[in-house]
Amino acid sequence: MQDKVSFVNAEPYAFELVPARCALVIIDMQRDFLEPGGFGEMLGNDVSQLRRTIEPNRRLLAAWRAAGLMVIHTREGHRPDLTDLPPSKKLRGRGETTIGDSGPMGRILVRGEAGHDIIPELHPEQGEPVIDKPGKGAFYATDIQSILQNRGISQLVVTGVTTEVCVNTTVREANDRGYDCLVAEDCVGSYFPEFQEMGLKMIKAQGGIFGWVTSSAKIIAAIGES
Ligand code: C5J
Repeated sequence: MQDKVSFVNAEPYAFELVPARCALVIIDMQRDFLEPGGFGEMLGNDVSQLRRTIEPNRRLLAAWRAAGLMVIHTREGHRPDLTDLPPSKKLRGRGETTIGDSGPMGRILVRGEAGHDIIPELHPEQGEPVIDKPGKGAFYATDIQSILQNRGISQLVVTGVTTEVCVNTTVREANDRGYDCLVAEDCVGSYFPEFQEMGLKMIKAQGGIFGWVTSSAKIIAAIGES
C-alpha cells in the first residue's frame, strides 16, 4: 500500500508531506538557550525572541505525538571531560565564561548539567531519540542518520533554536544527504530578528535551495487530514 501524502501550503511551493516518512526534529530547545537566567541571557541576549517559539512547538509536538509520528530531539553539548570540544570552539568569542565553565545553570553546554537539559515544556517522552551533538549541525559526529535510515525517514520537519545557527546548519546537512526539510517559521527562533528573517529566506530562496518554509498550523492541519 502507498504511503499517504498531504500537501502543505509552503514557500517556495507546496510541500508533499508523507507523514509515515517524516520525522519532527526539534533542535536544541535547551534551558541555557531559552530560560531567563541561563547562559544565553547571561551573554546579553533577549531570550523572549526564543521563548515565543515554545507554545507553537508545544502544539506541533502534541499533534505529532497524537498522530504517532517520529520525534527526534537534539541538544548541543559536550562530554564532562571536554574531550570532544575543539579548542577553537572553547576559545571563540574570547569570553570570560565559556563552554565547560561554571554558569548560572551548571557547567555551560556540558551533558548532564541543568542548563543543558531540554526545557520542561518540550521534554522528550520515553522512546523519542535524543541526539547529543557536539557541533551546530545534528549530523556531525552523531548517529542521527542511522536512526533516520532505520526508520525509513526521508523528510524532516525542523524546528528549534537558533534559526541561523543550529537550525540552518542541520537543514543544510540534511539537504546534502537527500532529506527534504520543511521548517516551521513560528517554531524557530533567533536572538536577532534580522537573522530570523534572513535565516528563513536563505532556506526557501532559489526554488527551495535548502528546503521549504511554512507555519506550524499548516503542518498540524496536514497531519490531521492524513
Ligand atoms: C544553537 C548556538 N543551538 N546558537 N547554538 O543554535 O550556539
